[in-house]
Amino acid sequence: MTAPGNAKVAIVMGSQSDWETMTCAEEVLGELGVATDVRIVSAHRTPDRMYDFAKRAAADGFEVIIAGAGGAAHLPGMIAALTHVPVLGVPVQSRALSGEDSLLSIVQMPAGVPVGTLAIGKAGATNAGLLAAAILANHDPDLSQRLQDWRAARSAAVTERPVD
Ligand code: RP5
Repeated sequence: MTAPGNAKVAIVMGSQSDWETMTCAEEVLGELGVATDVRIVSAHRTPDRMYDFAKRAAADGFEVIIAGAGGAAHLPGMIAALTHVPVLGVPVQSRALSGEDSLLSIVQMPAGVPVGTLAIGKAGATNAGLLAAAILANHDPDLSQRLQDWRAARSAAVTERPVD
């Protein structure tokens, strides 16, 4: 799971409670043979840790950052403000507002500081992993083939008609 030193994808989240969602990103990247470095980095509770992570992200070799947070979800946007490494934001489904708060906190960035925002919850985390893989695959032909095979297998698994 965590491979500090050689991972090109960082998966960060605001709380341990986000891991149930964010593990979906790590899982699909694992299926594709992409190493990840997984960390808890909170914009609110550990702002210094977030700052240090984001400022070092490019030098540490990360090419994509997946950042998940819920509620007042400032983490993806703050990280995007501190690094030029592309940031994919995953709105974690909150208890109070079912993740609409997370989504709106992440998606509506001012022009100039982009966060690629995914769907709320586990679907968003899985798709963030797939997007990260697709970005890396632009300069990794082996990964590109594995990604195409993964997608072909998903298509092949869809039956023509529903089964009882
Ligand atoms: C956010 O607050 C986290 O990203 C999490 O989604 C939410 C709730 O955190 P916990 O109270 O469960 O630690 O910062």
